[in-house]
Amino acid sequence: MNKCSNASNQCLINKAQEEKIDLVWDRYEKMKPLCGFGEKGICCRICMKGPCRIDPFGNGPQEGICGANADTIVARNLVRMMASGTAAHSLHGKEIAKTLLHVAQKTSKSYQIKDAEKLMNIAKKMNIDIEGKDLYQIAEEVAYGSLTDYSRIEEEPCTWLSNSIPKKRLDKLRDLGVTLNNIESSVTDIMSRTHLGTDADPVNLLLAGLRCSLGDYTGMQISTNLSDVLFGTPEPVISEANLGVIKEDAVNIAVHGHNPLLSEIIVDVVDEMQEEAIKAGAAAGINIVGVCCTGNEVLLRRGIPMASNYLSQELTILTGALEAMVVDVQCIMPSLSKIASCYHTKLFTTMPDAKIPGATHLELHDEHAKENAREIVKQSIEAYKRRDTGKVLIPEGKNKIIAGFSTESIVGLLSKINKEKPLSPIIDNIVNGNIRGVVLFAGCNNVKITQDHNFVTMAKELLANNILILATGCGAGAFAQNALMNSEATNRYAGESLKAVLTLLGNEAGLEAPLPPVLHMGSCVDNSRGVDLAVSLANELDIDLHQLPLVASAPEVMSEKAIAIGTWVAGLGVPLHIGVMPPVEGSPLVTDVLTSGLKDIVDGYFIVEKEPEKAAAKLIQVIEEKRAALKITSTIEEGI
Ligand code: NFS
Ligand code: SF4
Repeated sequence: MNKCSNASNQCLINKAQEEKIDLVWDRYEKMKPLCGFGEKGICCRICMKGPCRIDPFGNGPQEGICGANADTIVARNLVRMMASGTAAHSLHGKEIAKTLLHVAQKTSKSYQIKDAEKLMNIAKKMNIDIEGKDLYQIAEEVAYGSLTDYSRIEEEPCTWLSNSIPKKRLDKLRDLGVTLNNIESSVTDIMSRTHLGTDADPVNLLLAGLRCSLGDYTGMQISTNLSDVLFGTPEPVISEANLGVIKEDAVNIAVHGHNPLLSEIIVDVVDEMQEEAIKAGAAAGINIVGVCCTGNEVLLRRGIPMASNYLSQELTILTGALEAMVVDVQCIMPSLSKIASCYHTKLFTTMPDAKIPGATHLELHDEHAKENAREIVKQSIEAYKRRDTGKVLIPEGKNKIIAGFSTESIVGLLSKINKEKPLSPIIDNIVNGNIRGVVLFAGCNNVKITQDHNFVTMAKELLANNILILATGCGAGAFAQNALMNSEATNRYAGESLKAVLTLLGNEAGLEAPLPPVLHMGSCVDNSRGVDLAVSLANELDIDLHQLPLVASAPEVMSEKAIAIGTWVAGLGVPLHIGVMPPVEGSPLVTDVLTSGLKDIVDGYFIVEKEPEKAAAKLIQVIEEKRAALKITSTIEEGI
């Protein structure tokens, strides 16, 4: 194998150049200059009289052929992005809920209930009477109750929205008319009202977008919670990250996408097939690695190492040592197919709604999920025999990570310090200023930004200022890859008082070292975990979410899903930083609503700042303002 000690992956980018393989960064360069109309959101393709474009400099047309102006066009385009994001996340939740229903009805061959305690807690939360019912009856009611959030006719708010946010917040959203009774009709509503000649009022459109995004949130609650029932609630787990987790002497299989229904099965069947791989010459057997949010799901629950987040997914194949990439849905670059064809790598698609030309399609339906998973592993072992060792280049260097911080595991950890009031160690340390506040980092990588740069730069600054960080999605991947999710990172980057708190907690957890300064809470749908933790803190203090010294940040935002998340985060009252301007600048009105108008009605709003250093400073300022408003301005670093 060729050696590459450069952990930055640059060696693989050079390798791609030598092999004349275009990567995401090359395609980006070839795409420049990007279309200015599209970037500003003022291109409309909603009907075939157009496409229409508004001149941002005021010299050309200021309205489309139908008369829609920049405000209408920008708002329509933006809320359609929210609808797409909501559809993606909530369909994921629906698949999980349907699977739970099949388990409850004992028609599932491949899945079972792994966390009965969580199921009971959910039933209680959903006001389901559990008296005299067995586990399967309860699971059935939980599944039906959750699926009702996708189909309700009555005008009451979705169960998973109303049972997971503070009452004050729910009342505020209801008064504004943005609570929803049905996730799917919130998406239909957007598609309908943005049809040519329907809603032309930008503010009315944006409010509908907010309602739809709260559907995204509702779907995430369902995804996360019911996944925990089926696959287990994450507990702290030690693993590794970076492309170095790909092993030279193993059959390497990457699982990529979002839905744990696929990856869990693959992980399950691997154990029984280890011998076969060893017989084929792979001394280390079969090695599963994760990419994107599927990677986060199996990392948290199974300790599977994380090879890559979104932007470097192609590089996993460039290592020349990947036998198979198994994908389900979302954030999968179609380019993988072409790149895989330059190697021995098999690309498997597994979902009926996500096929890629050139890939092998093997659907993972419940009835024969295990057989198909075995077939995938078998073909991967075959592929190993075709590996060209001359083309193998695995960057050395991988980072240790501690992941698996579900709300339950955090509360469990804290209850070792205070059994009666488990949240009090966190609350006390926030009040006394040892922890100044909390930032939840979420969202994607974007090719417009050097990969992970914004995440890492901001985190270092925030940690030095004694701000605790939670992370999900590709944000979590960024921190994992850059050695910010282990005890050493706490010693290196955390301010003194934060370090003291994390050291105490780490010792209680039996680590004999500090907890990491960035807590990995899971995939993007697991942003609901961050909300659950925040809601528990807010309820304990009897305040609303916007009063907490809490902000969110998606500094390398890219996808439509992330736009939906950002919108509901603001809707829940939490200010949200984004490091890439969404396509709204063509309408000063829409830009104003997002960055300031929203604050007046829901307390949360967007902070757009491209420079990570400046963004960190802005977030620190917001946290300090919130502390001042709560009258917890103490800067005394007292004992804990
Ligand atoms: Ni979230 Fe996860 Fe990553 Fe962005 Fe894509 S994988 S669901 S959308 S790119 S964070
Ligand atoms: Fe042009 Fe109006 Fe049609 Fe959009 S809906 S393409 S602005 S005519």
